[in-house]
Amino acid sequence: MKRVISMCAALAILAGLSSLQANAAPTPKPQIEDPLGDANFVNDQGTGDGSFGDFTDADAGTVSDLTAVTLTNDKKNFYVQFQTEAAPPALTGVGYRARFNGTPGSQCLYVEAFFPGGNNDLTAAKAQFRDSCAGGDPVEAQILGTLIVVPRSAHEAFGKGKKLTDVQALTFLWSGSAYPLGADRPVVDTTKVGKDFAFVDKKKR
Ligand SMILES: [Ca+2]
Ligand SMILES: [Ca+2]
Repeated sequence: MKRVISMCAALAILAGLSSLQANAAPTPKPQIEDPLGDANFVNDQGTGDGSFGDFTDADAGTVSDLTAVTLTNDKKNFYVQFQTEAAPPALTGVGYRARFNGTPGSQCLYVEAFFPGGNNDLTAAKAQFRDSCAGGDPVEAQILGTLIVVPRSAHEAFGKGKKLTDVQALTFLWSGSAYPLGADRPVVDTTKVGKDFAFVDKKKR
């Protein structure tokens, strides 16, 4: 009898879980997906435009090995989630960059994260947004692990109904002793151009 009751309890928990899963918001699909095992300083070196393939016959990094980049938004913020083989930081300081709008290899809008390591003076991870075409000061962004939170007020391209194109990402070694100044070379891993991202703004009821 006891066993029947515990089985019923287990079934009830399972039913509850599946109904919770059914009600949960769908997991957003990444705009960019990239092979594992191609963080090798070879692909697209020097341009980072994602056009030169993803060769996996050499692999130097794990923290610098991009696997996916997912973009989402709410009313206030634009979120850039980087996924890599292993979580930063590493012994060597690395940086992540997602780029949008322009032409592949010459995108204008950068969302970047920089992590501490032996080749820089950072004591904590930093993130920023900048417009590399228009110039101007970078806007500091919040960083939570490998999630970058950019206020949508940082640029008109993040406004209501806007779309980001030529979405692409890369990782690089980040050297320097006077952040935000530093060297973002060499490039370790790059991605091909992914899917466009359209900001979703729910209408008020
Ligand atoms: Ca990769
Ligand atoms: Ca790649």
